[in-house]
Amino acid sequence: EVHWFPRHISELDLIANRTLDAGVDLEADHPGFHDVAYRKRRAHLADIALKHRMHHETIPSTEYTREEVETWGMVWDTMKDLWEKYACKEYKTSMRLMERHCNYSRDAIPQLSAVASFLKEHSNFRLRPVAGLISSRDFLNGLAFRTFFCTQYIRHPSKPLYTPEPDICHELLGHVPMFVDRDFCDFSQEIGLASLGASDDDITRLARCYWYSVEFGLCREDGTKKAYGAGLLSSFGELEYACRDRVDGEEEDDERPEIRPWDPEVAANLEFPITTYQPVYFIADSLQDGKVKMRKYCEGLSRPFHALFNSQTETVHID
Ligand code: H2B
Ligand code: FE
Repeated sequence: EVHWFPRHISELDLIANRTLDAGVDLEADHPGFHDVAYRKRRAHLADIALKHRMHHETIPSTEYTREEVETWGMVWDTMKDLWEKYACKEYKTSMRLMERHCNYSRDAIPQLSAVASFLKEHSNFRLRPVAGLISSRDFLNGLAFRTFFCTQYIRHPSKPLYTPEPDICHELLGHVPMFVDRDFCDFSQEIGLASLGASDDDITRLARCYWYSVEFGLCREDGTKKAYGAGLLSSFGELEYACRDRVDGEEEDDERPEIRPWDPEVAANLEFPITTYQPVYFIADSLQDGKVKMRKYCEGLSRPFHALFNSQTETVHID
């Protein structure tokens, strides 16, 4: 029996609000757990996501406080030089576009509505606010509709360089610039289409592929390692850890991650830790090549139908 899946983009409203237990209520070890004002702010932003409908024209804009903007600025300042050094060229090109068209800067948190309309125009990709973590199946199903579920709150100011969950810095600085690239959008959508009606085991496999690419992927560029994964592009420690080359005279040590060629078949069967740096990263020859390999892998999954997205009608068709 095939698992239910959304057929029309409006049905993403049904899955976007199925946040996991830890998705909206903060856990006791969250840096903001005891901060009443922070929790109130989170509840307000969660409410925007819960009330959103795919067919509302825009995401309501939200006034960020000075403290929130400062947190954003700290992340920006810490990452800026590292992006120059270790981000892939697609990311850097997109960042310039975001600065020009979406008011990206260290001094303000861009509005989701402005970013969403830029992406829609530029690469036909969509953003939909979400209150917190949702299941892998629901999250990946959104990608089939070229839709990315995007959190709007920011991490707690007591730990500006750490977040136990996705936040607006991770989404806007890690993911969004990559969604300006059409190959990358197609790549992401490929995983999404394969997730529609997939078995639980295939969802696990696809979620791992997503993790090792969209979150932690590396790609080759003129013989060097560059990052395209959002988990790397929004984490100063791990970006350096994953991309840095061994310098002359440096001791062999066990602290260095293993780098394997991008192979979805291998990635799909490899578990990953979520609270530590990754022990293994996968490197693609290019984003284009990463996408082709992903498509091949998805075609090889055994499923009773093939899903296609019609972006005019925003409907998924199966044959
Ligand atoms: N939910 C939300 N809100 N954001 C994410 O980035 C996210 C998610 N990632 N659920 C998913 C799970 C990812 O880790 C994979 C597909 O399991
Ligand atoms: Fe992410």
